Amino acid sequence: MRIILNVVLLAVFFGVYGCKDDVEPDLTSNEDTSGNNPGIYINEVVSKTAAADTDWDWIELYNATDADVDISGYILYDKLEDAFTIPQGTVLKAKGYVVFEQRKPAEAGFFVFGLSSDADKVYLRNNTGTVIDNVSFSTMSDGESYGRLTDGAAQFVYFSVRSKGTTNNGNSQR
Ligand SMILES: [Ca+2]
Repeated sequence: MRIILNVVLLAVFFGVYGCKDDVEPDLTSNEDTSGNNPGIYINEVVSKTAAADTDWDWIELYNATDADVDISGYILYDKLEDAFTIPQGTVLKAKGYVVFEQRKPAEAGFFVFGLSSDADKVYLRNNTGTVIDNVSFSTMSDGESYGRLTDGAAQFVYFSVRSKGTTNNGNSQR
């Protein structure tokens, strides 16, 4: 009995702490420094700033590759304790987009953490727990978004027009 308990405790320990050895993202840069990114990017993020804003906070992912990628089990979060696991059966089409939105209180298929409009960071881990992308942004104004220009590129800008689930390319900047 004691052996079983020890095994369980060991499993819990590694379950909680076992993923801490991953390459930590460089928070001073929006460029992927992990070297792990297979072409799946955090492409655009929105932090709702005004009560009148009909959007919830959302995060758009983009598949820059020429193949469909199953992103089931990938994880999005700002703080790890609020991590959102992308549902089973989620396939991101080649050169395609998928958007995940916030809901409070929590609802299945939505993330519950909020993105701060003052400054925040978002991380993306793959289904083995490796950080493959991260985005940090500062103050976002009403109606704006923060994203890559062009889709999947290293450069980020603040957009005055959001493009939820569609290309960032050619959209107006702040
Ligand atoms: Ca977009």
